[in-house]
Amino acid sequence: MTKSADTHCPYCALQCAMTLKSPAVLTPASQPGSVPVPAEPAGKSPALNAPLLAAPLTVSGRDFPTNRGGLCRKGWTSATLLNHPGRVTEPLLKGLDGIHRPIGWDQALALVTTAVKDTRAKYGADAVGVFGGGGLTNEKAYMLGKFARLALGTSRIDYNGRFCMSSAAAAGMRAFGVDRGLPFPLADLDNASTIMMLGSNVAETMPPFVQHLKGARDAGGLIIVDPRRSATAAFTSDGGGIHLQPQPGTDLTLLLGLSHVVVHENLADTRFIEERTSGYEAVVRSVNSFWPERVQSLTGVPAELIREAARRLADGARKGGSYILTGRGVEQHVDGTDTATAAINLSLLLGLPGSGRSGYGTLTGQGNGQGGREHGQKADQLPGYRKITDPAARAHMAGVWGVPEETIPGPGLPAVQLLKSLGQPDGVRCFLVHASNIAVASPDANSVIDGLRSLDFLVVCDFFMSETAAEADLVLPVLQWAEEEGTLTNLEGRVLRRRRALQPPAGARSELWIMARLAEALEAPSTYSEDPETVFEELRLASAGGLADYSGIDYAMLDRGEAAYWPYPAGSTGTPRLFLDSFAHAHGKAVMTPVTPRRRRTPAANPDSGATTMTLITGRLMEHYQSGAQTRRVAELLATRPEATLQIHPAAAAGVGITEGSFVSVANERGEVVCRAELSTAIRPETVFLPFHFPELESANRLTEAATDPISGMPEFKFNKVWVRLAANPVLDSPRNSILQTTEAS
Ligand SMILES: Nc1nc2c(c(=O)[nH]1)N[C@H]1C(S)=C(S)[C@@H](COP(=O)(O)OP(=O)(O)OC[C@H]3O[C@@H](n4cnc5c(=O)[nH]c(N)nc54)[C@H](O)[C@@H]3O)O[C@H]1N2
Ligand SMILES: Nc1nc2c(c(=O)[nH]1)N[C@H]1C(S)=C(S)[C@@H](COP(=O)(O)OP(=O)(O)OC[C@H]3O[C@@H](n4cnc5c(=O)[nH]c(N)nc54)[C@H](O)[C@@H]3O)O[C@H]1N2
Ligand SMILES: [Mo]
Repeated sequence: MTKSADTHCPYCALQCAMTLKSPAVLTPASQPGSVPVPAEPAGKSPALNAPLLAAPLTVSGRDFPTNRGGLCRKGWTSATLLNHPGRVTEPLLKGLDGIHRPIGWDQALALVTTAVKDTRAKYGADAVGVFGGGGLTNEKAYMLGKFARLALGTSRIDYNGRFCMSSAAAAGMRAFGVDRGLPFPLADLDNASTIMMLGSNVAETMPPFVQHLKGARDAGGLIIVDPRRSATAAFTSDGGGIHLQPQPGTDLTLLLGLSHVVVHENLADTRFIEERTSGYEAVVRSVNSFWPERVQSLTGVPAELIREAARRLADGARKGGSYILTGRGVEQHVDGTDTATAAINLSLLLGLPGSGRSGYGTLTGQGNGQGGREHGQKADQLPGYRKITDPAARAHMAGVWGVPEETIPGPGLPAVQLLKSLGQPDGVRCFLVHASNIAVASPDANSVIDGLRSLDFLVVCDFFMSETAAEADLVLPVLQWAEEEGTLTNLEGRVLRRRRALQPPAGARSELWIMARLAEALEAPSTYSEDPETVFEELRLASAGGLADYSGIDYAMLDRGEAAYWPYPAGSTGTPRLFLDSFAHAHGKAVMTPVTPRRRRTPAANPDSGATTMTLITGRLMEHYQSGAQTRRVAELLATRPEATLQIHPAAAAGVGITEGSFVSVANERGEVVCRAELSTAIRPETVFLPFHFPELESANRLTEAATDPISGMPEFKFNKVWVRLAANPVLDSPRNSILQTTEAS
């Protein structure tokens, strides 16, 4: 008898709905080869007691407003990792010989407890650090923040969302007083006449999203801004859309040029500006010197295309609607917050936000990238998107947690600074990592790996031996998505249920269980439930009255498939569309902040006469997810994209003797990547592109700089200088492949 479970994809923030099916259904006790794990207590939600499926599972798409039954290749193949032979299924302790060997859970937890206590005694509680992730469920993200601050007593917690959503979040807070990536349901885009996307390649990063672009595309209103003719930019050819191809890092200037046209061609919505915004005059002054011909000379985008794009945005606002959307391409820069602010200013000049049929939004990336930035795993944050420095927020949380307010530490360090402090005299000495592969995904990864190696004790919770786990003194095996209950908040601010469909391997434990046991051993104040629904009930109380208010949401309504968009205060019906009546600032208006381009740092001189200096941008391929820790283990995806390649324009390649498939060296003062070249006219001639999904000699982050945006702490992932030449010693066997073959062959 085939059994099935409705759930959502484990990867990106689109959270495509899917159904898992298995030929057999098993009660937990009857599953072969497994002993019962410490059971999550039977919850109030009926789904918690549903029978479990057995691997291998098949995946099918399910109808849902974001994906309408569609899935991408990563989604289709996601279930193959559930019973992957390379899975970590027991706690692993690294010996003096550097080899990880299995130990029992009691010993593992005792080791963590001792390391935490010793570190605190020697160096103080802030020498214990925690790194979280936007892939964690709301329950785990919430508990991780609480666990760090109350059980470990440290302020030093931050997470990988700092690398992802921090610039757009800071800009949204500044302009609107709240940060919900899309302040409207995704399906609203379907009716738009014009959609401008800057630095986002959804055709590869969120393939089912593309159906929402169809209306604007057919109307000739799709405008894509990308230094590469990406798969998404290529759609502009079909319906007469526009591809603007600026030099990397010049989007802020381009946006000022677009705003200049709006102001000087009288395309602005003056009534909206008067009634619903503040700061207009200063913004007009700030764009005055950015006339289109000047912007052309600074960005490389033809002045006529700048005018045409601005006119189509204004025209769309009068017809079916206009949307401006930003992605990581414009946000992951040292001026990312100001660039997102410039995009918001443009949208406000046109009267888009809060109009009900037009708007501005940013495309949240990770599965729970939205919820993960609301519940307290950020260095400066308490649950409900509250500020940790706000006395009222502290008093509220002290009440919910039942602790004196002084027990809650102050703000910690944002991710890049936290990672720079690893092993330093006043820095973190004992580090706990949950749901991030920082050895591959962080800027200046060579320095981060050195930092990890200089720690007194590194604990990594993961279900695979990621490159970061490989550095750990202790690896704790945790549950995968289909093995645990929880909630996630998708890119629309809609809260969804993830369901347990499968019994986990006997030796793996839920992170809530791990935190509960450690809190007990550390004699922590307050309570730490291992039951996700109980934790969600606490999160509801914690978030009540905050910006991201979940107090009216419960598991039962999510199980019924009700659409729950936050803010959802108890007694309300939630908020699919924000800003219809007012913005979230106390005065109710949107705030326009003038921004101007800053001069960029001068890179080190090229020491290599055989190499040419180029601008490196990094990003994603359809087949791999993030650091690749998961998708490099899916045979079908690895076979399609087995290695990193450098995308380079044939004209630039010819100058240094590079041909299709040649091994090239891409280097700078921080490190070197060696990989094959892929010649393509889709990229600007002064720019090269590397995906960041691969480790070791193919790791793009060995080249990226850990310079950060002064407001958001976002590192510079998309604009780095590199020296490109033919490789002296072609590396024929990729180190990555050898790792997977030796340790994880089935
Ligand atoms: N397949 C796949 N899908 C994913 C992910 C994944 O790793 N793989 N990750 C998920 C996550 S967490 C995220 S955050 C999203 C990210 O989704 P996207 O933002 O779409 O991803 P990126 O490839 O990082 O960047 C998008 C585009 O920005 C362009 N770009 C680079 N520099 C600049 C610039 O200076 N200006 C402009 N205008 N464009 C620039 C790049 O050429 C690239 O095409 O994807 C999510 N979905
Ligand atoms: N050069 C460059 N670097 C980038 C970017 C870029 O565009 N260019 N993009 C940045 C962005 S937007 C992001 S979001 C980051 C992401 O980069 P990472 O933070 O490395 O994200 P993942 O590769 O998804 O790593 C998640 C790890 O946690 C594990 N995992 C998954 N779910 C869970 C869970 O529930 N619990 C635990 N304990 N582990 C889990 C996975 O197996 C994997 O090892 O990379 C950033 N780095
Ligand atoms: Mo991301």
